[in-house]
Amino acid sequence: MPRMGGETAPGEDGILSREPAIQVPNDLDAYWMPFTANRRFKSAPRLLVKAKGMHYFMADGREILDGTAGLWCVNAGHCRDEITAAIAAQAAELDYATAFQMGHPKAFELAARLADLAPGDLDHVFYVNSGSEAVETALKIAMAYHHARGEPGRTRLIGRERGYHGVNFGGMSVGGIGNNRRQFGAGLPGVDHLPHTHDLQHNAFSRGQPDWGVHLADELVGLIALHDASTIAAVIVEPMAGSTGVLVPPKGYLERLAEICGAHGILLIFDEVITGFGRLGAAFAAERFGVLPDLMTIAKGLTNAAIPMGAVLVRKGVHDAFMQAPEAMIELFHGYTYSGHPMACAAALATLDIYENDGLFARAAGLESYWEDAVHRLDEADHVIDVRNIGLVAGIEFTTRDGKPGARAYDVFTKCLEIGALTRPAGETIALSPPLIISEDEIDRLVAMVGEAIAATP
Ligand code: PXG
Repeated sequence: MPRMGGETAPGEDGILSREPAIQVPNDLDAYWMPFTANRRFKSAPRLLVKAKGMHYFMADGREILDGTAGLWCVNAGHCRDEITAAIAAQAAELDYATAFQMGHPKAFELAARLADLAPGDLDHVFYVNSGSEAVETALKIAMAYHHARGEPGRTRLIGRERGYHGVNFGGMSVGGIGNNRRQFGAGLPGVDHLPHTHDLQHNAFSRGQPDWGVHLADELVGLIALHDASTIAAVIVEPMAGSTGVLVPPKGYLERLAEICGAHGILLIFDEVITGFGRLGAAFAAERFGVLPDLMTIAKGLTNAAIPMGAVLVRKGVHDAFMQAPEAMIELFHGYTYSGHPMACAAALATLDIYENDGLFARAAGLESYWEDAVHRLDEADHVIDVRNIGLVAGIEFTTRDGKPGARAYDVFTKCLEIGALTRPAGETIALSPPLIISEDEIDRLVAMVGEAIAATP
């Protein structure tokens, strides 16, 4: 049984101590870790025990620069006092309120704030607890919308190759990452996929949006011809695909998708679980790209990841289609025990205050060109076949080593951690997405550490 012992950790004051100030477990067996090679992890564990601002602290006391904002989610930096205080106060005042046929004030306050922040008439908010639940909810709202309008035959869903929409059955089915699907059967019926937009022949080493690839949106016309628009409920895409290794939308691509969807009565869903809350230098990717989806899924940065929470933002027209039935009728037979949980709402409200007071979305936009120049210093590094970037995101792609997909990116990730930076391996790509509070100096250090790790990785 794997054991750990004798680790040191930073003390309460953040000062590293050689004494084991934080207890670490010595039995790692029971916990079946998600999206992790469990046996390999447990033979060489990596334990995070503390975080503040731009940094994590490992169980062995080392300080790690967070190059991934946790998992694309801690946009305002770690352990923000305002969020901690809001959660603590809420826990003491109203720990839980049922969301079914009852409400509590902060759920309404937060919904109004989100409707205000969102572009266009994305005016209504349905709460969930994760990105995966946001996706399931958005897909169900899309189908139920057509049902409410008297077109119940519109049930097909179109996703995209290499898309990631969480791990539940709907999101897995519209998702396009083979590894996430192959263990789990056939998935939802009536699902089809657009091609992805990544082609190194045409768009390697792009800065920002690639010039090539808008024509790939027209593949939707072919899918509509195949299935008939009258059978299609929605198209779901990540405006910028994150988990698959950072695929930036070609210029004009999202505009074209929206145009085709609009012309055929098909709802367009943007999965903004990663791109929401400043990641691309605007509140949402929809705003950055100037394309308004009918539904938008959000999670992660909504609470700065301090409490799990997600939501679906819904355009007025879609919402209002449900409000035609008799007033006593439940309009949508859907919801979760923890929808709009008081502590999550408190955390989200405090998070939105920070984003606003610290101007973090504009800060990210202001740092974009510095970030771009910094990450493209890796263009010439060994084995690197692409560096791509947008907002405060970058992907660094490597050649496959010895026919072992992903091995090199994984080794770069572990080497980075040894040197002092947290990065995220995604297939052959290392993804970077730091908290939006990162300084220019920290950008330089992060990129230097990644460069050093690449140089040290065969
Ligand atoms: N949609 C998108 C676009 C996501 O990125 C989800 C939905 C699901 O969210 P939850 O909260 O259910 O995990 C995500 C999640 C990675 C990585 O390696 C990214 C995610 C999850 C796991 C790994 O980049 N994003």
